[in-house]
Amino acid sequence: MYKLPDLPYAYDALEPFIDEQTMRVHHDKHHQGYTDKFNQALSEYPEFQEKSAEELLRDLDVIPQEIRMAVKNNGGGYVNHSFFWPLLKKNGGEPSGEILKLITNHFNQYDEFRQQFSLAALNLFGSGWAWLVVDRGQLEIVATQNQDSPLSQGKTPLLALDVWEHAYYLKYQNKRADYIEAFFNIINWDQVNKNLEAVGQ
Ligand code: MN3
Repeated sequence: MYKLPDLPYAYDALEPFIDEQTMRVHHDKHHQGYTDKFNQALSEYPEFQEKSAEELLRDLDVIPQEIRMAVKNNGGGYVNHSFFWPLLKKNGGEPSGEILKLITNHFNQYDEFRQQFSLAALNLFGSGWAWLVVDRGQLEIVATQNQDSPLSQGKTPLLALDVWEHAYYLKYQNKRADYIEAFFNIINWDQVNKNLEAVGQ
């Protein structure tokens, strides 16, 4: 059984950028829902339950066709949200350490990265995620639809932003751009550096 991870902070820790009620519904209802449906999909396939959820997403082709879409969607929802929560923190700030070096090398400056990431998040039509990933040793900003994971494209995520309406609608209504701007106040760059350290290990 895959287990819903606890939030690594209080529900109201990200106020005023992300409100307590959104965090409660997002974690306790949406993330729990993906977790339950993911377990349900695999309930009759014990051989796949032994693998990590990330491993399943990296190789969807080996998943039996009758549950492949459920694993892609709900396994994706399970993994993406588990990855997302630790990327947020109260009093986040600007990047430092290795990730700052890489961002500066690749985007010239942090502001340029911020603009490109924001555009990817803003321009994604419908529901999905914006990501900073490593693809064959290179940083890249990508967007995915629904709960699709970059892992399924052979890419390793470093940073993610959930741009489903359930992530921001209670506070921001239709103003996705304001939610994206708020996000940059609560990024846990230490966690991004940890994700970076894990690449290639
Ligand atoms: Mn979500």
